[in-house]
Amino acid sequence: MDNPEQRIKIAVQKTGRLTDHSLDLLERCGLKFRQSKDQLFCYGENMPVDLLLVRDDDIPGLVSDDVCDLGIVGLNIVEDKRQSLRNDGRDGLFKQVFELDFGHCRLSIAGPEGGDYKGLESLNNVRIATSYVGLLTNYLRTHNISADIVYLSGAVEIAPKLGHADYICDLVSTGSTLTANGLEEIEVVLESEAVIIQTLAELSPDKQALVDRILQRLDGVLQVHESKYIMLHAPRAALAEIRDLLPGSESPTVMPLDGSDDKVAIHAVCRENVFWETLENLKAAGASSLLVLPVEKMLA
Ligand code: PRT
Ligand code: ZN
Repeated sequence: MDNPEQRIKIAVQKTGRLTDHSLDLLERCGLKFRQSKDQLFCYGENMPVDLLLVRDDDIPGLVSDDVCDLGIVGLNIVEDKRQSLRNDGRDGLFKQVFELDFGHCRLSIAGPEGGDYKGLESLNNVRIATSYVGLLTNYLRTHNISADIVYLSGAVEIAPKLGHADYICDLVSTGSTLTANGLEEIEVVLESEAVIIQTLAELSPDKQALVDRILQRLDGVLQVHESKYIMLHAPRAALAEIRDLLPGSESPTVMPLDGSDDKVAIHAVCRENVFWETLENLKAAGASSLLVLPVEKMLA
Protein backbone atom coordinates (compact mmCIF):
# COMPACT_ATOMS: atom_id res chain seq x y z
CA MET A 1 0.00 0.00 0.00
CA ASP A 2 2.50 2.65 -1.06
CA ASN A 3 -0.15 4.72 -2.78
CA PRO A 4 -0.35 7.84 -0.56
CA GLU A 5 -4.14 7.74 -0.95
CA GLN A 6 -4.22 4.39 0.79
CA ARG A 7 -1.98 5.32 3.72
CA ILE A 8 -3.40 6.29 7.09
CA LYS A 9 -2.37 9.50 8.80
CA ILE A 10 -2.41 9.90 12.57
CA ALA A 11 -2.07 13.38 14.10
CA VAL A 12 0.11 13.40 17.22
CA GLN A 13 1.36 16.29 19.37
CA LYS A 14 4.79 17.43 18.12
CA THR A 15 6.33 18.49 21.41
CA GLY A 16 4.57 18.53 24.73
CA ARG A 17 3.12 16.46 27.51
CA LEU A 18 1.37 13.98 25.20
CA THR A 19 4.20 13.37 22.72
CA ASP A 20 6.23 10.62 24.39
CA HIS A 21 3.19 8.70 25.60
CA SER A 22 1.52 8.90 22.18
CA LEU A 23 4.62 7.66 20.31
CA ASP A 24 5.24 4.96 22.88
CA LEU A 25 1.65 3.74 22.56
CA LEU A 26 1.91 3.53 18.77
CA GLU A 27 5.22 1.71 19.01
CA ARG A 28 3.66 -0.79 21.39
CA CYS A 29 1.05 -1.38 18.69
CA GLY A 30 3.94 -2.65 16.55
CA LEU A 31 4.28 0.46 14.36
CA LYS A 32 7.75 1.61 13.31
CA PHE A 33 8.46 5.11 11.99
CA ARG A 34 11.40 6.38 9.99
CA GLN A 35 11.93 10.03 10.81
CA SER A 36 12.81 11.48 14.14
CA LYS A 37 10.14 13.12 16.24
CA ASP A 38 11.44 16.66 15.76
CA GLN A 39 10.25 16.52 12.15
CA LEU A 40 6.75 17.25 11.00
CA PHE A 41 6.12 13.94 9.28
CA CYS A 42 7.05 10.38 10.25
CA TYR A 43 6.86 7.69 7.60
CA GLY A 44 5.51 4.31 8.72
CA GLU A 45 8.15 1.74 7.86
CA ASN A 46 6.37 -1.54 8.47
CA MET A 47 2.73 -0.53 7.88
CA PRO A 48 1.09 2.12 5.68
CA VAL A 49 0.53 4.37 8.70
CA ASP A 50 2.21 7.80 8.90
CA LEU A 51 2.31 10.42 11.63
CA LEU A 52 1.76 14.14 11.36
CA LEU A 53 3.45 15.93 14.27
CA VAL A 54 1.54 19.11 15.06
CA ARG A 55 0.36 21.40 17.87
CA ASP A 56 -2.26 19.65 19.98
CA ASP A 57 -4.80 22.45 19.36
CA ASP A 58 -4.74 21.67 15.62
CA ILE A 59 -5.49 17.96 15.99
CA PRO A 60 -9.34 17.99 16.15
CA GLY A 61 -9.41 20.32 13.11
CA LEU A 62 -7.05 18.09 11.11
CA VAL A 63 -9.21 15.04 11.83
CA SER A 64 -12.42 16.98 11.26
CA ASP A 65 -11.14 18.31 7.91
CA ASP A 66 -10.12 14.77 6.95
CA VAL A 67 -6.43 15.65 6.61
CA CYS A 68 -5.77 12.93 9.20
CA ASP A 69 -7.78 9.77 9.79
CA LEU A 70 -6.99 9.49 13.50
CA GLY A 71 -5.64 11.84 16.16
CA ILE A 72 -4.34 11.51 19.70
CA VAL A 73 -5.21 14.54 21.83
CA GLY A 74 -6.52 15.63 25.25
CA LEU A 75 -10.27 15.40 25.81
CA ASN A 76 -10.06 19.04 26.97
CA ILE A 77 -9.04 20.10 23.44
CA VAL A 78 -11.57 17.79 21.75
CA GLU A 79 -14.48 18.97 23.86
CA ASP A 80 -13.50 22.62 23.59
CA LYS A 81 -13.38 22.33 19.80
CA ARG A 82 -16.72 20.49 19.79
CA GLN A 83 -18.34 23.20 21.92
CA SER A 84 -16.85 26.05 19.87
CA LEU A 85 -18.16 24.46 16.65
CA ARG A 86 -21.55 23.90 18.27
CA ASN A 87 -21.66 27.53 19.42
CA ASP A 88 -21.12 28.44 15.74
CA GLY A 89 -23.99 26.11 14.77
CA ARG A 90 -21.70 23.42 13.32
CA ASP A 91 -20.82 19.84 14.27
CA GLY A 92 -17.27 18.46 14.54
CA LEU A 93 -16.65 15.80 11.91
CA PHE A 94 -14.85 13.45 14.24
CA LYS A 95 -15.81 10.87 16.78
CA GLN A 96 -14.07 10.00 19.99
CA VAL A 97 -13.06 6.37 19.92
CA PHE A 98 -11.64 5.64 23.34
CA GLU A 99 -9.68 6.98 26.28
CA LEU A 100 -5.97 6.22 26.44
CA ASP A 101 -5.26 6.43 30.17
CA PHE A 102 -2.53 9.08 30.09
CA GLY A 103 -2.46 12.90 30.18
CA HIS A 104 -4.90 12.93 33.10
CA CYS A 105 -5.87 16.41 34.31
CA ARG A 106 -8.99 18.48 34.93
CA LEU A 107 -10.22 21.79 33.61
CA SER A 108 -11.15 23.78 36.68
CA ILE A 109 -12.27 27.20 37.74
CA ALA A 110 -9.98 28.70 40.38
CA GLY A 111 -10.15 31.87 42.43
CA PRO A 112 -8.06 33.74 44.98
CA GLU A 113 -7.11 31.63 48.00
CA GLY A 114 -9.32 32.51 50.95
CA GLY A 115 -11.61 34.56 48.66
CA ASP A 116 -15.35 34.95 49.23
CA TYR A 117 -16.52 32.26 46.81
CA LYS A 118 -19.87 30.90 48.06
CA GLY A 119 -20.94 28.67 45.20
CA LEU A 120 -21.54 29.02 41.47
CA GLU A 121 -23.73 32.13 41.85
CA SER A 122 -20.60 33.98 43.05
CA LEU A 123 -19.43 33.78 39.43
CA ASN A 124 -22.24 36.06 38.18
CA ASN A 125 -20.81 39.24 36.66
CA VAL A 126 -17.15 38.32 37.31
CA ARG A 127 -14.36 38.11 34.72
CA ILE A 128 -12.93 34.62 34.11
CA ALA A 129 -9.70 34.25 32.14
CA THR A 130 -9.31 31.07 30.06
CA SER A 131 -8.01 29.49 26.87
CA TYR A 132 -11.08 27.19 26.91
CA VAL A 133 -13.79 29.56 25.73
CA GLY A 134 -16.02 26.86 24.21
CA LEU A 135 -16.08 24.66 27.32
CA LEU A 136 -16.39 27.53 29.78
CA THR A 137 -19.20 29.19 27.79
CA ASN A 138 -21.12 25.94 27.78
CA TYR A 139 -20.48 25.30 31.50
CA LEU A 140 -21.67 28.78 32.52
CA ARG A 141 -24.69 28.55 30.25
CA THR A 142 -25.65 25.14 31.67
CA HIS A 143 -25.47 26.59 35.19
CA ASN A 144 -27.28 29.80 34.27
CA ILE A 145 -24.33 32.01 35.15
CA SER A 146 -23.58 35.21 33.30
CA ALA A 147 -19.87 36.07 33.49
CA ASP A 148 -17.38 37.80 31.22
CA ILE A 149 -14.95 35.40 29.57
CA VAL A 150 -11.49 36.89 28.98
CA TYR A 151 -9.62 34.87 26.34
CA LEU A 152 -5.92 34.30 27.01
CA SER A 153 -3.83 31.86 24.99
CA GLY A 154 -1.37 31.19 27.84
CA ALA A 155 -0.18 32.22 31.32
CA VAL A 156 -3.80 32.24 32.42
CA GLU A 157 -2.90 31.72 36.08
CA ILE A 158 -1.31 35.16 36.42
CA ALA A 159 -4.39 37.02 35.14
CA PRO A 160 -5.92 37.69 38.60
CA LYS A 161 -2.61 39.06 39.90
CA LEU A 162 -2.43 41.43 36.93
CA GLY A 163 -5.99 42.59 37.54
CA HIS A 164 -6.97 41.11 34.18
CA ALA A 165 -9.62 38.79 35.62
CA ASP A 166 -11.21 37.75 38.94
CA TYR A 167 -11.13 34.01 38.34
CA ILE A 168 -9.44 31.65 35.92
CA CYS A 169 -10.46 28.42 34.19
CA ASP A 170 -7.42 26.29 33.37
CA LEU A 171 -5.97 22.79 33.46
CA VAL A 172 -4.89 21.45 36.82
CA SER A 173 -3.02 18.28 37.59
CA THR A 174 -1.12 18.48 40.89
CA GLY A 175 -2.50 21.92 41.81
CA SER A 176 0.97 23.35 42.52
CA THR A 177 0.73 26.02 39.79
CA LEU A 178 -2.48 27.32 41.37
CA THR A 179 -0.93 27.37 44.84
CA ALA A 180 2.17 29.14 43.55
CA ASN A 181 -0.10 31.87 42.20
CA GLY A 182 -2.24 32.25 45.32
CA LEU A 183 -5.25 30.53 43.74
CA GLU A 184 -7.49 27.65 44.80
CA GLU A 185 -9.59 25.25 42.76
CA ILE A 186 -13.31 25.84 43.22
CA GLU A 187 -15.19 23.99 40.46
CA VAL A 188 -14.25 21.17 38.06
CA VAL A 189 -15.55 21.82 34.55
CA LEU A 190 -14.17 18.66 32.88
CA GLU A 191 -12.12 15.59 33.84
CA SER A 192 -9.71 14.98 30.99
CA GLU A 193 -7.22 12.47 29.60
CA ALA A 194 -5.75 11.71 26.20
CA VAL A 195 -8.22 10.18 23.74
CA ILE A 196 -8.07 8.90 20.19
CA ILE A 197 -10.42 10.52 17.71
CA GLN A 198 -11.39 9.29 14.26
CA THR A 199 -12.65 11.08 11.18
CA LEU A 200 -16.30 10.66 10.27
CA ALA A 201 -15.41 10.76 6.56
CA GLU A 202 -16.08 7.52 4.72
CA LEU A 203 -12.87 5.60 4.12
CA SER A 204 -12.12 3.11 1.36
CA PRO A 205 -12.64 -0.50 2.55
CA ASP A 206 -8.85 -1.05 2.68
CA LYS A 207 -8.26 2.08 4.73
CA GLN A 208 -11.15 1.32 7.05
CA ALA A 209 -9.78 -2.19 7.61
CA LEU A 210 -6.41 -0.69 8.50
CA VAL A 211 -7.96 1.87 10.89
CA ASP A 212 -9.90 -0.98 12.56
CA ARG A 213 -6.69 -2.98 12.88
CA ILE A 214 -4.83 -0.09 14.54
CA LEU A 215 -7.74 0.54 16.91
CA GLN A 216 -7.92 -3.14 17.81
CA ARG A 217 -4.20 -3.18 18.59
CA LEU A 218 -4.52 -0.01 20.67
CA ASP A 219 -7.36 -1.60 22.59
CA GLY A 220 -5.17 -4.65 23.19
CA VAL A 221 -2.25 -2.52 24.41
CA LEU A 222 -4.55 -0.65 26.80
CA GLN A 223 -6.06 -3.86 28.11
CA VAL A 224 -2.70 -5.42 28.96
CA HIS A 225 -1.62 -2.24 30.72
CA GLU A 226 -2.84 -3.42 34.13
CA SER A 227 -3.33 -7.09 33.30
CA LYS A 228 -1.37 -9.87 34.92
CA TYR A 229 -1.19 -13.61 34.33
CA ILE A 230 -1.39 -15.49 37.59
CA MET A 231 -0.54 -19.16 38.23
CA LEU A 232 -1.03 -21.01 41.50
CA HIS A 233 -1.75 -24.34 43.11
CA ALA A 234 -4.84 -24.69 45.27
CA PRO A 235 -6.71 -27.32 47.25
CA ARG A 236 -9.71 -28.43 45.18
CA ALA A 237 -11.94 -27.65 48.18
CA ALA A 238 -10.86 -23.98 48.17
CA LEU A 239 -11.51 -23.44 44.44
CA ALA A 240 -14.62 -21.27 44.83
CA GLU A 241 -13.02 -19.00 47.44
CA ILE A 242 -9.84 -18.62 45.37
CA ARG A 243 -11.79 -17.78 42.22
CA ASP A 244 -13.55 -14.98 44.11
CA LEU A 245 -10.21 -13.57 45.24
CA LEU A 246 -8.72 -13.31 41.73
CA PRO A 247 -9.07 -9.64 40.72
CA GLY A 248 -10.96 -8.99 37.48
CA SER A 249 -10.59 -12.52 36.10
CA GLU A 250 -13.44 -14.06 34.12
CA SER A 251 -12.87 -17.79 33.64
CA PRO A 252 -9.68 -19.22 35.09
CA THR A 253 -8.25 -22.43 33.65
CA VAL A 254 -8.31 -25.21 36.25
CA MET A 255 -6.05 -28.23 35.66
CA PRO A 256 -5.45 -31.40 37.66
CA LEU A 257 -2.02 -31.73 39.23
CA ASP A 258 -0.18 -34.91 38.39
CA GLY A 259 -0.05 -37.26 41.38
CA SER A 260 -2.34 -35.14 43.53
CA ASP A 261 -6.10 -35.72 43.70
CA ASP A 262 -6.96 -32.96 46.10
CA LYS A 263 -4.95 -30.14 44.45
CA VAL A 264 -5.38 -28.26 41.17
CA ALA A 265 -3.36 -25.73 39.21
CA ILE A 266 -5.17 -22.47 38.39
CA HIS A 267 -4.12 -20.09 35.59
CA ALA A 268 -5.96 -16.82 35.08
CA VAL A 269 -5.63 -13.46 33.37
CA CYS A 270 -6.42 -10.74 35.89
CA ARG A 271 -7.59 -7.50 34.27
CA GLU A 272 -6.47 -5.50 37.29
CA ASN A 273 -3.14 -5.25 39.00
CA VAL A 274 -2.40 -8.04 41.46
CA PHE A 275 -1.21 -6.53 44.73
CA TRP A 276 0.71 -8.20 47.56
CA GLU A 277 -2.45 -8.12 49.69
CA THR A 278 -4.27 -10.23 47.09
CA LEU A 279 -1.43 -12.77 47.06
CA GLU A 280 -1.46 -12.90 50.86
CA ASN A 281 -5.24 -13.46 50.85
CA LEU A 282 -4.87 -16.22 48.23
CA LYS A 283 -2.20 -17.87 50.34
CA ALA A 284 -4.39 -17.64 53.43
CA ALA A 285 -7.15 -19.38 51.42
CA GLY A 286 -4.79 -22.29 50.80
CA ALA A 287 -3.03 -21.31 47.55
CA SER A 288 0.66 -22.14 47.09
CA SER A 289 3.37 -21.78 44.39
CA LEU A 290 1.97 -18.39 43.39
CA LEU A 291 3.45 -16.77 40.29
CA VAL A 292 2.41 -13.42 38.75
CA LEU A 293 3.62 -12.53 35.25
CA PRO A 294 3.14 -9.39 33.13
CA VAL A 295 0.98 -9.81 30.02
CA GLU A 296 2.70 -8.49 26.92
CA LYS A 297 0.05 -8.79 24.21
CA MET A 298 -3.64 -9.58 24.17
CA LEU A 299 -6.08 -9.97 21.28
CA ALA A 300 -9.74 -10.53 22.06
O1 PRT B 1 2.56 23.30 21.74
P1 PRT B 1 1.23 22.66 21.99
O2 PRT B 1 0.06 23.57 21.72
O3 PRT B 1 1.12 21.34 21.25
O4 PRT B 1 1.23 22.24 23.52
P2 PRT B 1 0.52 22.91 24.78
O5 PRT B 1 1.52 23.73 25.49
O6 PRT B 1 -0.80 23.51 24.41
O7 PRT B 1 0.11 21.61 25.62
P3 PRT B 1 0.90 20.78 26.74
O8 PRT B 1 1.96 19.95 26.12
O9 PRT B 1 1.24 21.62 27.91
O10 PRT B 1 -0.32 19.83 27.19
C1 PRT B 1 -0.90 18.92 26.30
C2 PRT B 1 -2.06 18.24 26.99
O11 PRT B 1 -1.60 17.58 28.17
C3 PRT B 1 -3.16 19.13 27.50
O12 PRT B 1 -4.06 19.55 26.47
C4 PRT B 1 -3.84 18.22 28.51
O13 PRT B 1 -4.73 17.34 27.83
C5 PRT B 1 -2.69 17.39 29.06
N1 PRT B 1 -2.26 17.83 30.42
C6 PRT B 1 -2.18 17.01 31.51
C7 PRT B 1 -1.88 19.06 30.83
C8 PRT B 1 -1.58 18.99 32.19
N2 PRT B 1 -1.77 17.69 32.57
C9 PRT B 1 -1.14 20.17 32.88
N3 PRT B 1 -0.88 20.10 34.09
N4 PRT B 1 -1.74 20.23 30.16
C10 PRT B 1 -1.30 21.32 30.80
N5 PRT B 1 -1.01 21.35 32.13
C11 PRT B 1 -0.53 22.66 32.67
C12 PRT B 1 -1.67 23.60 33.05
O14 PRT B 1 -2.08 24.35 31.93
C13 PRT B 1 -1.02 24.48 34.12
O15 PRT B 1 -0.25 25.51 33.54
O16 PRT B 1 0.22 22.47 33.84
C14 PRT B 1 -0.08 23.51 34.79
C15 PRT B 1 -0.77 22.94 35.97
O17 PRT B 1 -0.12 21.80 36.44
P4 PRT B 1 -0.07 21.50 38.02
O18 PRT B 1 0.54 20.14 38.11
O19 PRT B 1 0.77 22.56 38.65
O20 PRT B 1 -1.51 21.50 38.51
ZN1 ZN C 1 -1.72 23.57 22.72
